[in-house]
Amino acid sequence: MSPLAAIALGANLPSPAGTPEQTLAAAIDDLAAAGTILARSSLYRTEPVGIANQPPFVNAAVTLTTDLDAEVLLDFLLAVERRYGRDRASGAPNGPRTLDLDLLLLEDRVVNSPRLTLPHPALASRRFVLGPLCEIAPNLRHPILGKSMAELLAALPDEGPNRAAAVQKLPPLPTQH
Ligand code: PH2
Ligand code: MG
Ligand code: MG
Repeated sequence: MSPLAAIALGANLPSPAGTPEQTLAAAIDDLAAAGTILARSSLYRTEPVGIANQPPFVNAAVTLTTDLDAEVLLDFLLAVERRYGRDRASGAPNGPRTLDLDLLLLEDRVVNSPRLTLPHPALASRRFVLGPLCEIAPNLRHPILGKSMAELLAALPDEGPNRAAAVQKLPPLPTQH
């Protein structure tokens, strides 16, 4: 089988596609152009991590199989971000954004290039990433830490924006016709 990629999605500003919920739903459909989608998590409403004074985020996770190399997949994700109005030149790091697509894992690849770090450096420390990812892929292993996503989630402190109550599953969006 082709390599498995795990991707985190996040948004907390309206985009050309609409609300953050609508943006994530549309972007998840767009990810199918990179390979074959295996699973998509629910959408979650999450408290901002980093800069507290910004709108709540909507987060989700997707797994897909892909034959794209890591940096080609990264370029694809950046192009989808731009399609939904993401402006990396003016946005603050950790600040509000119309769409953020983070490559978390690509099979067991370890990459440390100027453009890309794999596994994603913050994967193990963020409930807004591990919560959605564990809904669809709890048994994926972190190739450096040697722990499953479920083990990493269970190890997070129930504190601040990482507390369990700060990451809340949303009801399914009505299907668009
Ligand atoms: N993304 C960030 C910084 N903080 N907080 C939440 N809840 N969700 C995010 O997606 C997020 C964040 C930088 O990428
Ligand atoms: Mg990002
Ligand atoms: Mg991010």
